[in-house]
Amino acid sequence: MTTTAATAATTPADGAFLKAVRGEPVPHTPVWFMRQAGRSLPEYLAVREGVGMLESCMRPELVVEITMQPVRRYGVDAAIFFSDIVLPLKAVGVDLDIVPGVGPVVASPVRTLADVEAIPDLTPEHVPFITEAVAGLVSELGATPLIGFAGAPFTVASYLVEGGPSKDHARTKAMMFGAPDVWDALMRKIAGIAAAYLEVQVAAGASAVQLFDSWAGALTPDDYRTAVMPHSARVLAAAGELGVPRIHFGVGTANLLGLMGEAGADVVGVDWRTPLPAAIAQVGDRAIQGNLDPTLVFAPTEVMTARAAEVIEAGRAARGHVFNLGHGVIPATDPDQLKRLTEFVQGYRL
Ligand code: 1CP
Repeated sequence: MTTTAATAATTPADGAFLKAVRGEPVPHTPVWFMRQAGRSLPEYLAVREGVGMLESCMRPELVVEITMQPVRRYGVDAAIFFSDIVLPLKAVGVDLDIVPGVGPVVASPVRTLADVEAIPDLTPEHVPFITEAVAGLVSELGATPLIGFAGAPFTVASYLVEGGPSKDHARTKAMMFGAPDVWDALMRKIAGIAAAYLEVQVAAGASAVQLFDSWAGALTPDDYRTAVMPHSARVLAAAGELGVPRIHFGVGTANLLGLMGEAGADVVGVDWRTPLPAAIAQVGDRAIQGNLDPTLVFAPTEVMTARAAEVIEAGRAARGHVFNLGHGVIPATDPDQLKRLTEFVQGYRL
């Protein structure tokens, strides 16, 4: 069904993004990009000049501006709240920083039960700037939905236990295998913080939430099921009780997509390594999100759009499909190429 009236949504609920998430007919395949705000945009680099990453996340006027930048430039079907998965930890008092060119760095990594117990639970009083930024955004966005987000317990635990970015997550998994009581306490702690953080965003007006379990692909299905999934499920259940749809995303999750859906997702995010038909077979009657290889924007436009068309066509077999890249926008991406990709997806006749 392609009509002008259907395209001109007047509220987020009428728009292509939430329709696809609910598995309803859409005027076009909705599209947004993970990390659509940020270093690929000159206007982002301009407003961030001299302002630290975490500081920028705590200044509502900057969060509103940075979140709006890709919406203005690309006309994407959803905005993603500008923040970071470690921001709620910073807000409750964990000594950490986001170091340029590195990522989150934690001053005293978490290793013992006492370390876990020293982390306070999150209450709305820790994050008044989030409430203010979301409320400001919702009024500025009008009919464009805002996606709130949190880091999933495993991925956030990795930063807390390793003390910074890690390739193999060895210390984190060593705790999971060897100190189950500490692990369980840590996962419960982070799940509680994530659920409370999402609740603040939804209460202030976010239309959907995404749980980022970026590094879950480091786990076997059995370890994921027993040591991680129950904690992510708790976060997703809490968000579900607020009445918003939940997207659940990770990288390298070819063998986990079914479980990530069962954890309580309405939409399962798929990285670019898993063909959509294989992903759809695993997630069953759920919507999917993804999954163009983020490097295809560096290819000639007609190569990129031909691959995008394949993704859109494959997505038609799912209950609903939200177009995205298979992971975040690479910083060197040409914004004009993302604009062409957005127009191609929105103009593609289903
Ligand atoms: O100074 C800067 O610009 C720092 C770069 C940066 C940015 C722009 C970081 C540091 N975080 C962010 C914003 C951010 N982080 C967003 C909002 C922007 C948008 O999507 O438009 C979101 C959703 C995140 C979430 C995030 N942070 C994830 C999950 C998503 C993913 O990419 O898998 C993860 C793993 C992080 C940790 C993190 N923060 C920053 C970096 C460089 C990293 C990754 C470090 C690593 O490789 O472990």
